[in-house]
This record gives sequence, C-alpha cells and structure tokens, in this order.
Amino acid sequence: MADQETLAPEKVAEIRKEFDYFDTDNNGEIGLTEFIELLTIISPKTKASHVEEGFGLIDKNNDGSIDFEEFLEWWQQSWWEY
Ligand SMILES: [Ca+2]
Ligand SMILES: [Ca+2]
Repeated sequence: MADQETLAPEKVAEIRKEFDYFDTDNNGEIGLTEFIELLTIISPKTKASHVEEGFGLIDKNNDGSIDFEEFLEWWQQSWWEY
C-alpha cells in the first residue's frame, strides 16, 4: 500500500480507468469471470489454469475478487516498464 505513494495521481487515475473498464458489472471489484475476459484481451494465449493461478496471486485477501488496491499492486508489478 505504501507503493501507492510513489505513483503519480494521473497514473493512478489511468489505472483506475483500466480497472473500471474491466469491471464490466461495475460492482467495484473484478471477479474471476471479468479477470478471464481481461486476460483474454491482454494475452489470448494464456491457459485457463494460468489465469486462475494468476487470479489467486492478485487476490491477496482471497475473497474471490480483485479490488482496486489489489489491482493497483498487480499493475505496478507487471506493468512497471510502462
Ligand atoms: Ca465486477
Ligand atoms: Ca480480493
């Protein structure tokens, strides 16, 4: 969470936009189904087993969905170069 402070507000807003885009039912979290859709777009060749594994890694509190904080953390790790 401390990592968030290193991000520029406009960067956070940008990530927020991505998050909202993938949160297709707008409930403020990305569920497994939404996550699969996301991954299918980002990397179509990803195997279903990998997707679920990835989901488990991002869903740090294991409540079955990715909230914005978890998404942000993941985004910073995987998209650092961008
Ligand atoms: Ca959702
Ligand atoms: Ca979660």
